[in-house]
Amino acid sequence: MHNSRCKLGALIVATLISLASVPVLAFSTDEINQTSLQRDFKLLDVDSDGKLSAAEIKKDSMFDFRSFSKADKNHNGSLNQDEHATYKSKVQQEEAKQAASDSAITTKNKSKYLIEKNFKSFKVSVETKDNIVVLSGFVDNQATKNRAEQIATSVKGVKSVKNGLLVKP
Ligand SMILES: [Ca+2]
Ligand SMILES: [Ca+2]
Repeated sequence: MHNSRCKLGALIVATLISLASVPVLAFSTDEINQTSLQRDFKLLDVDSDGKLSAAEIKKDSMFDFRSFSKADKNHNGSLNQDEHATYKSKVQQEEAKQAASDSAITTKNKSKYLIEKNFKSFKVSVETKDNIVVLSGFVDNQATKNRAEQIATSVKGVKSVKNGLLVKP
């Protein structure tokens, strides 16, 4: 009895998931992005005049004064939908590229730790943000701490290493 109820529950969940994913499959990623950019624009355009003033764009954390003037291609002091979408999707692409490069650095770093002798890599946490590696966790001695930093520094693409490892014999 209990078992069949579980199965029914699982079936319902599976059906809901498949139903939920249908509309998503109907759009390409670009179309979804376009739609979300249009929605962003409408939300920011408080006075609905079809353009974003510097004051209106302030609510979007992606924009500061510099990025606003960069995005304002025709230099008329406001962003139309096209200027907004062009700039924002460019920034999003750059962010995605950066995230991919950061995770590649983390993976490379971790695999170097794995093959390092006498190195308890599972105790060391590696995080990468904007090509800067942050190490945290525990090592047995100062030499290992230094070695961990040396290895991280040697990974291609690494700008700098913040060594937050704690020595705990
Ligand atoms: Ca406006
Ligand atoms: Ca403009």
